[in-house]
Amino acid sequence: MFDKILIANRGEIALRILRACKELGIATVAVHSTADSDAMHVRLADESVCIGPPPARESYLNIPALIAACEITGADAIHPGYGFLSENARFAEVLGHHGIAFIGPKPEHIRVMGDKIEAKRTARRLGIPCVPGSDGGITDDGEAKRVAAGIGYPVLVKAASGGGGRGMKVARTEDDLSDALATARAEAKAAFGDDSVYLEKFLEAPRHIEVQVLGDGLGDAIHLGERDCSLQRRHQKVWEEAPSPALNDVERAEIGGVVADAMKGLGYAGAGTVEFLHEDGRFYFIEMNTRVQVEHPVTEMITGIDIVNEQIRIASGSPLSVRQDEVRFQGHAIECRINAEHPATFRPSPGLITYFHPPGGLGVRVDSAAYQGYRIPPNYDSLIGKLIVHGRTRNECLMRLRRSLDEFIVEGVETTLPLFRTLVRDADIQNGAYDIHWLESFLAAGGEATA
Ligand code: MV4
Repeated sequence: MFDKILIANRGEIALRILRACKELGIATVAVHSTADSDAMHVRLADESVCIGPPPARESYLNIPALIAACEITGADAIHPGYGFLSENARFAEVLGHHGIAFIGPKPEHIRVMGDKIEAKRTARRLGIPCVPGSDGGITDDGEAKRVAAGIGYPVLVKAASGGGGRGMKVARTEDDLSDALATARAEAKAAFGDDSVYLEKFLEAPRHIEVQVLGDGLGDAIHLGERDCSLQRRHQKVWEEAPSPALNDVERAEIGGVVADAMKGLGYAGAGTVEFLHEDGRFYFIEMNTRVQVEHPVTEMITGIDIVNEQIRIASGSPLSVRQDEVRFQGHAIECRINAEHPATFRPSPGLITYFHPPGGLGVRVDSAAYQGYRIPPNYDSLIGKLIVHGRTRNECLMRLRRSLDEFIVEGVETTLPLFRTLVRDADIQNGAYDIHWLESFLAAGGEATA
């Protein structure tokens, strides 16, 4: 097991990792930019190192500074969290060259899943159902037209280096296809320096359902069920829940088993999330994330398994702490991502938190690094914290979430709390009757944060 872990992240996930380290008796090193000197994880870590000025590329993305911080403190492993360098294969490789353990998957698996064309090819080879589409990248318009004719319109042009919705263009007829290809290539080139694109059948109104997996890198892997992340705005997840209200136990076990078997075949090491679109009872693989996700707590709440603890155990060469037949799904959990943003315009609202009163009680968890007197810096994402609520049933969970949202007080900055107070009272939400477009339609129709 590791003696000292450097946490190469900030905010709530840095605190989350620190907690897992402390419970394992592992010393902690916090790194921070000059904008995060007063951050909670810096206060609670055994040691801290300032790694640079506020811009992420000069601090949290500064690989030499992170390695130097390991050398100075003697940290023998780095946990990257999510975002920043968490899916940077070169970072994982460079750490290996310095004898520092990367708490995450093997670099080659990060690399494969980072290229959406290779990811699909690998998923298909491992028996995971995929969206019908091109076998690999599209070289020219003629090939695109042939593939599109084969799968039928509408089709979606996607960037190989994309993800999170960037570099996607719909073509509803053959006449739209050339423009869609040119636009997607141009956007991909500008955003990722890579204009490779591929084609998929466009699914009109799917749900976004993702399966959490843990692999020990020794040939074993288990799944921890699914999360429904369909409530998104501009490809940012807002509300996530486990289990999905759209699945039954048979479908759950089926897709979970397919994913676990695929990860065994891959020899996957670490936590991973296999993303699907779900429509008309069928699953379609779209991407795999090789990091711990923001929304991992809803899975922890229904299984009782500490995913960050498992990541650290796996990276240190230990086997998984549970077998698949020991995983139990109890109740229902919902997470609301609370951002320091205006609840209607979503404009960022950094600044001083003058009053902070989180809710409590049975089944209520707040993963946040904020506190009264904390100044939210303008340099990073606007996440203040995640409210995660568990209940024995989805209805009990919804009632508890409604009570917790009404109890949650944050003053000094605008927050999206009012939006969630509205959502938790909405009939469609209460019935679980939503797809990936529901939230943007609701907001476009003037459904605003009123409560
Ligand atoms: C799709 C799709 C429909 N059909 N692929 C968006 C981000 C990236 N994860 C993939 N995305 C989509 N891929 C096909 N073949 C619709 C989306 C999509 C979406 C997916 C999940 C959650 C929210 C979304 C919002 C817009 C589009």
